[in-house]
Amino acid sequence: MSTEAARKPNDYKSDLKPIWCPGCGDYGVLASLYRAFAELDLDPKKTVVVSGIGCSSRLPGFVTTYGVHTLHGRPLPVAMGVKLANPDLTVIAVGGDGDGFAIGAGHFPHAARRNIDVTYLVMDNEIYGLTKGQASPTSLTDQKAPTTPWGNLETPLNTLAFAISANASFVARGASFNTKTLTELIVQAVEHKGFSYIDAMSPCVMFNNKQEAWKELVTDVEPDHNPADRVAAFDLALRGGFKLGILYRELRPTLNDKYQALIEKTPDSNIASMIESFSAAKGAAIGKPTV
Ligand SMILES: Cc1ncc(C[n+]2csc(CCOP(=O)(O)OP(=O)(O)O)c2C)c(N)n1
Ligand code: SF4
Ligand SMILES: [Mg+2]
Repeated sequence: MSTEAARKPNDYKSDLKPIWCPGCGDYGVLASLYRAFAELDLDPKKTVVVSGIGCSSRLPGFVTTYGVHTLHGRPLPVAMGVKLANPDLTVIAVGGDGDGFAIGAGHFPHAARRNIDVTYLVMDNEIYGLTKGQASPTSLTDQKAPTTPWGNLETPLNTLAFAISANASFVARGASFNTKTLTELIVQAVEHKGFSYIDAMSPCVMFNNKQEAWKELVTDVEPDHNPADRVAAFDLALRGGFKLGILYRELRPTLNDKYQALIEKTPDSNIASMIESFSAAKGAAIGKPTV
């Protein structure tokens, strides 16, 4: 039996203090993450938090785990690479709605359908916070912002429905101002074997302050909702409103499981001959016109 005392939320706090605006929702998300890590007793040396660029994407600097602050929109490809290269690590990708669903949107459905065992936690404030409040893919129609002074002309992306349709195997919504539920959702998402997506409502008090409105609107997912029912999950996602909890959960083999099975059943000699035949074919093709 281990004599080491279980880790506490404070054990995951780095020396770097967040510089988010006072009242920013991201503080509640970070607090929930510290508590979830402690509840899971994650070893910081075996945990990697990967982000893109944005106010929310500063998060890896504030935790004692390994962290990678990548490029705008690129947390998922880096997180996928880390997990594939070292399946023993717990990998959590974090970022904003702009990072994940504008420039980074192309990566999302592929991470989901591949069922790579990574948790993706999006701090959704329906705005680009870092660059001073432009409309994002989740901004509401008619929402006013510095780039949409007469109101946003676009229809917002429903990220929960997107996740379910892309075959994400765990889809949930939490809120920065309900840290108890968000902590529990992060615990369950990290424990889930497969790609888990959490949309964390996290108000930007500077450029799109919906904190009080959102607090009035949120309700819990009904206890009789069956998260294994994909159609019911779609219904919840599409119906609107702000349901907090797990919308969808399915257990199916992860990409790492499938790679491992492939490695185990493929003799080394087959791989060597495959590489040989590929380089021979490639060599033969050099110099030949393709059109
Ligand atoms: C390639 C590239 N394009 C644009 C930017 C500028 N940029 C930085 S953060 C950001 C959007 C941030 O919004 P979001 O991801 O929602 O994060 P938030 O600040 O709201 O947490 C943009 C457009 C950039 N850094 N790199
Ligand atoms: S600008 Fe908005 S998202 Fe960025 S730290 Fe301030 S409140 Fe948070
Ligand atoms: Mg944002």
